[in-house]
Amino acid sequence: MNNNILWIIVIIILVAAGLWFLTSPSDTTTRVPSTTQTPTTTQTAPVTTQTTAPTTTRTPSSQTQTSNKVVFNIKGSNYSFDQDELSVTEGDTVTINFESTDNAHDWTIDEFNASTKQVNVGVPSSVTFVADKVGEFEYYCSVDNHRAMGMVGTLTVVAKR
Ligand SMILES: [Cu+2]
Repeated sequence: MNNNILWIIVIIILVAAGLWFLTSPSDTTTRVPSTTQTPTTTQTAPVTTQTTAPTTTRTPSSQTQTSNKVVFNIKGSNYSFDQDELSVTEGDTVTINFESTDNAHDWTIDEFNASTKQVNVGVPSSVTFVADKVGEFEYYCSVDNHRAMGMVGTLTVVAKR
């Protein structure tokens, strides 16, 4: 019996609602335009993580060539050098440690713009240059006429393989 009563109540309510709906002025104004504003899409701005190309620490290829260092100890006297033939490889850093065993002398090579000081006994002098030219070059003593007197030698620079 209770079920029937419930059903009756429900039907009454529905009918009442229906009547109310029909009788009520169909005022569409009541309808609030459901401008349900779609939530502003939180723009997840794609953070373009700029994959900046890693700065390749480029090792200058020129420096990979280990510049060889060559040292010569040379003595000068009237009128010659104790070594009149030197040989190095292109690109070598050449150091000449020069000393005199008697009078004033020096060690000079024009092509590499290199020269020691004029030295006397007991006061050596050095000069360093890069053998950046290939070939045979004469070095000499620039004091007075020592060069003409035969105080010369030959530096040979061999091309790097
Ligand atoms: Cu000399």
